Amino acid sequence: MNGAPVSWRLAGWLPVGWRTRRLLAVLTAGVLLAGCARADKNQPAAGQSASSSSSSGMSGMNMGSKAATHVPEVNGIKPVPTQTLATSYWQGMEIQEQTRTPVRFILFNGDKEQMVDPPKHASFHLMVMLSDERTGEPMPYSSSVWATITNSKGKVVYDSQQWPMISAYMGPHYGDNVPQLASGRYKLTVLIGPPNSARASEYKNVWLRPHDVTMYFRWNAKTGSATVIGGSRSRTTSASGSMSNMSGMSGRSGMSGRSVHTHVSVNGVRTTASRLIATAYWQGMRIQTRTAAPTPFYIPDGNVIKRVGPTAGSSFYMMVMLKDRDTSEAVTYAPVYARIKSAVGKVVYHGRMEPTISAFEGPYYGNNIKLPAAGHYTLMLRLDPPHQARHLEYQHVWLRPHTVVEHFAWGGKQ
Ligand SMILES: [Cu+2]
Repeated sequence: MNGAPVSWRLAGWLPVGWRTRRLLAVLTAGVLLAGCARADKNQPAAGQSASSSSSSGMSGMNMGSKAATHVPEVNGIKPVPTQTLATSYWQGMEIQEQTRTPVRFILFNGDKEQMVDPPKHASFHLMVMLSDERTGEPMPYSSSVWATITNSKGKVVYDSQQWPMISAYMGPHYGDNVPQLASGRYKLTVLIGPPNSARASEYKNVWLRPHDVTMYFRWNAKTGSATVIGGSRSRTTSASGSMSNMSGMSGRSGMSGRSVHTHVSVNGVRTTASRLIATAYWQGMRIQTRTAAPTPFYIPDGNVIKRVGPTAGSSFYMMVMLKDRDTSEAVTYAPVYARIKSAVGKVVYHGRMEPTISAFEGPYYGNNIKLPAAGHYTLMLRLDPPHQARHLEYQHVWLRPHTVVEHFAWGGKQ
C-alpha cells in the first residue's frame, strides 16, 4: 500500500471516463512511523495506551465503560430509524441501500476536521451498506462507491461519490446527503468498485471488477419517505459483456445493525484459530491484538490480485482489530504501524499493518511477522486517526496519533 490513500489505489480498475469524472477530494494520510516510543516498564502485563499529543481537550469526555446491551446514544447523538430501499448480492457480498434523516458529518484528513452540513431541505442521508452475506462482517475499502439518481424525465438530479464513513450505529458504510427531491419517481444506480485493501484468502477470487445495482423508488417529499418500485437489478461489468441478474429486493424498514450468521466456511476457506495478545482502549475504541499461524494474504495490484507472504520463517500473522468498545462496529481507514523490540531494546520488526477485509474477523489491520527467537518482546502500535468521513458521534475522538505499548512472550511457535 506504501502509504497511498486507500481509496484511490485501484483507479486503474475502473472504466475510463468513470474514473476521471468521479474523483472527489482525496483524504490524505500524511503518516509517518514516528513517535513510537513510549514504554512504561512498571506495568508489564496490561497494554498501555497513550495519546502522543497534548490532548487536554479530551480528558473531560465520558466514554462510558459499561458494556451496552442496547445503545441509547453515543457521545450525545441519538440514532434515528433507517429505511432499507433494496438488498442485492454480488459474489457473497450483500449490498443494501438505505435512507435515513439527513445528517451533518465530518471529514477528517488526519490533520483537520471539516464539517459537512446537509444541503438545505436535503431529502435524506443515503447509505450504501456492504457486508459479507454469510457472516455479516462489513466490507470497507471499496475503491469507489458512486450513486446516481435520475428523475422520471431522465434528468440526473444527484450524481456523487459516496464517502466512506464510520459510525457507532451503522458501522462502516458509504454515504452522503442527497439534496432536495420533488415528490416523484426516481431511478437510483449505485456503482461499486472492487475493494482495494488487502484481503484474507477467502476473498482472493471475488469482486475483481466494478459492479452496479439499479433500483426504482417513489419519493414522497411531504412525508419524507421512499417507496420501492419493483425489484433491483444487479450487474457486474465483465470483459465479455455484462452479466445481469434480477435479485431479491427487500422493503424492510426500521432495520438497525447487521444480522450475524455462523459460517465455518466461506468460498472454501475455513475459519482459523487466533490468540489474543492484549486489549487496550482509546477514547471508546477497543484495540485488540491477536496472532494466528502465518498466512498469505492478497492485495490488488493493477488488474490482478497478488499473493503476499508469508516469508519463510515467519513467526505469526498479527491482527489488530479496532472496534467501537460499546457497539463493536469496526473503525476503518486508520493507518496502523507496528514496531517490535526485543528484551534488550533492539528493534526486530517495524512495518505497516495492512488494512484487510475478511469474512470471519471482519475488517482488521494485519501482516506476517518474523521474530528472531523465542523470548520477551515489546510491541508498539501506532494508530493514526481514521482518515475518512465520520458521523457526529465520533466528532471529538481519535484526532491525534496514538501509541499503544504491549509486552508479550513469544514461545517460538504459534
Ligand atoms: Cu453516513
